[in-house]
Amino acid sequence: MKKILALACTIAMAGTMFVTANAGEELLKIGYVQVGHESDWRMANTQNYYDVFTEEAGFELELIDCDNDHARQLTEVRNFIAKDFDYIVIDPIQSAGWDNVLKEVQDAGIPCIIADRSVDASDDLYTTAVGTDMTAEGVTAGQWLAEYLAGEGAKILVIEGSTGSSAAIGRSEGFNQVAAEHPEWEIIDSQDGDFTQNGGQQVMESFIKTYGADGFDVVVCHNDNEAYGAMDAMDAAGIKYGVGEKIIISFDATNEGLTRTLNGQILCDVECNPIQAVIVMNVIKALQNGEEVEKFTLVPDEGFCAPGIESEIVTTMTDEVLAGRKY
Ligand code: GZL
Repeated sequence: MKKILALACTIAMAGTMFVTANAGEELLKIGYVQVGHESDWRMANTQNYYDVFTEEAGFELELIDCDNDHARQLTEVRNFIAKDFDYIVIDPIQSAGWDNVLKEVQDAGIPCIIADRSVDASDDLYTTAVGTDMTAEGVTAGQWLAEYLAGEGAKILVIEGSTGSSAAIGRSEGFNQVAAEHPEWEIIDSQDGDFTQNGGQQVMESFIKTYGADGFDVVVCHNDNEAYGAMDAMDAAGIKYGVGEKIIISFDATNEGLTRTLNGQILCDVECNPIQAVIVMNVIKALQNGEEVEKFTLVPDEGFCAPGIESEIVTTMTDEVLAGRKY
């Protein structure tokens, strides 16, 4: 059922579009099947949806935290179908296993937006997607490392994100593309840290046990929380990291991640922007107005490195860069 989004007025403020619903008009029911609460990135993404999809803006948002459980996501999508939601937004924990339920959403005539992570399904099965380019993020990390090592060899350990997630798949793919151009590098191990600090610590502890303090030079962590866990494990083992020590590369560039980049603990942190709700809202408004929308809307991001490191690939961190960040 298509409702005309109640717009009393649209106020463009500082690049963010706010809409105000007419009093008494029906709200657009938005169902968001969220990955979980595994990381700082995820919490920022969830909060952003609550900040944007408000009743004042004409929406009734139901956001379900599926706690990293793919089966739960499928169940909750089917619940949104049964409750005849106006839009269903899905952030897929894993890329595989979505064809059937996306077909059910489509058959129910409900527009479906894939947000943040991606699905291994034909894009005919959903209305549109919004997200970052995770492969490009991996390439940026690899290119920065090549710039920093300047031809020097390195033994590399990888703490991956959740197995089967497009974020882990893309970042590995991108980094490995660059690594293939550097035979002087050796990726000696790669294990799943599930995007959590605890997961990062456990994997790093096992790496230290297996390879010893002298058995590696670089640790690539697929998100900031895993990097914090890796630091916990290295601290406990008396292993130093930073400029001239072990190299930690991370992803997400959250405020804490960039703080640890600014103080030289993380040498390179590649952003993945969680502030995506306004983009999703604008796509919904366009669809409500009967406009055509692109099949994919890219959320731009960039990389950062520690002070004292010159780079053509990423931005060198300063207090001003950190002060200018929105999350
Ligand atoms: C990436 C996002 C990932 C973050 C992690 O777009 O899906 O999931 O990199 C989060 O921090 O857990």
